[in-house]
Amino acid sequence: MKIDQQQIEDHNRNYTQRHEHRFESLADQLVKQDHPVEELIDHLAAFQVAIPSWALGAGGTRFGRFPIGGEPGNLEEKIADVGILHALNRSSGAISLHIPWDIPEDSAAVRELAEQHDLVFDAVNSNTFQDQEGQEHSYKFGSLCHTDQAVRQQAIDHNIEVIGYGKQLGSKALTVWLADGSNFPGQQNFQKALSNTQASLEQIYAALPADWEILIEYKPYEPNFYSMVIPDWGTSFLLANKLGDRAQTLVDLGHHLPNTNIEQIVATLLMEDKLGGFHFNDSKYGDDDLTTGTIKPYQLFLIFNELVQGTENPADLRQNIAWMIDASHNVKDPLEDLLQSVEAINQAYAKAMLVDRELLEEARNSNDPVLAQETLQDACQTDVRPLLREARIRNKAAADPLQLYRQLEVRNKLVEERGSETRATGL
Ligand code: RM4
Ligand code: MN
Ligand code: MN
Repeated sequence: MKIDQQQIEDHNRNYTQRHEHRFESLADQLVKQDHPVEELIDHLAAFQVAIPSWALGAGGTRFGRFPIGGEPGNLEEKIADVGILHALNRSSGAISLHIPWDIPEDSAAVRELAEQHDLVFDAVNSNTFQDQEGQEHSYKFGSLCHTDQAVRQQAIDHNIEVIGYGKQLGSKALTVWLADGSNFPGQQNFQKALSNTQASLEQIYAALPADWEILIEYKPYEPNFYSMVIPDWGTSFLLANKLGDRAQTLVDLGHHLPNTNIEQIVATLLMEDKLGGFHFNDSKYGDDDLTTGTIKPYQLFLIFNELVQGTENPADLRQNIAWMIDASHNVKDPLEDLLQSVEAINQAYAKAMLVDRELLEEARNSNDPVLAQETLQDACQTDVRPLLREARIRNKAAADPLQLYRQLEVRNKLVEERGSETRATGL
């Protein structure tokens, strides 16, 4: 299943009338407020968020999994799915691979296929949180932190192998998320576990190509429930500093304890030039998999507010940080969920660009919290959807990607093509 340009043009033609007057009235309002509307549209059109290869099938919990039908059965079909998303919104032009869930057998062919869909390969992800068939040593008690040198070596080698796949595909970063930790007090020597991890990461860092980065993720708990070796941004930051300039911290929104001030973390990391990547999702209690922007849209806006404020220009924001969605879809069609996530991210980004920075700084300098709040609210309450639609239409994407996805009955067609029993590798 491939969406052709004609289908998008037909959809957009039917949409024009509804869109035009909404866009014009928003553009008028923004021009009166001195916003450079054309530039805003260009920035929105250029912003790309990668799709993880493991999020295209139904996710499950430990209680069950409900297949959705038409799931991609191999890497080629996963690329086709991301191609569908990108054709619809022109904002999902990258795919992030998880090894060994998605080992490219013929890298040249895989790369060519991605190019046909206008996709590039974003960060590659290693996996030392599961044991694979035929694997010599188990990660039951950790990987890069393990007490046994042989296990650590196996995990290091795996990460270096992942870099190798990434090189073949044109990726420029390795993301490391470790499940390492302990379930019971006393089980693990905190200091040894951390220093083993550092030493292992140093070896991986030494194998990084010169133009690559290593992105270090953190997570406070799960799968280990007493301690995680890299539980928070401070520990990730510490490791990144020890490794060197090409090691950075990756912020996954769902990897925080409830009510953590993530925007402040983002501000500090940006100030230190250590914010390397972002995983988008949302979380209500302790999960890390809900659709971006569904639970705390204001938080998402505040995060983007820091991102916009903390980078010199939008091109830096696009280039210096790896953007990816990292969510699992238990009840929704993953492709619909991903379209919704990209839309929420773009909305937060657009609103953040509308913040009157001078006025905000004035409010701060004169210690006027009321004015500061009003300034943020002014931007945040703006309905930016017409702006996003305009950016899409100019980009030859669908005015309303989700509506067109449903109208074209994409999921039904995928079920017809692939059957209802296929199961995508991933979470
Ligand atoms: C983890 C973490 C990683 C992702 C895995 C699948 O919770 O967020 O980024 O690779 O899940
Ligand atoms: Mn993540
Ligand atoms: Mn996660």
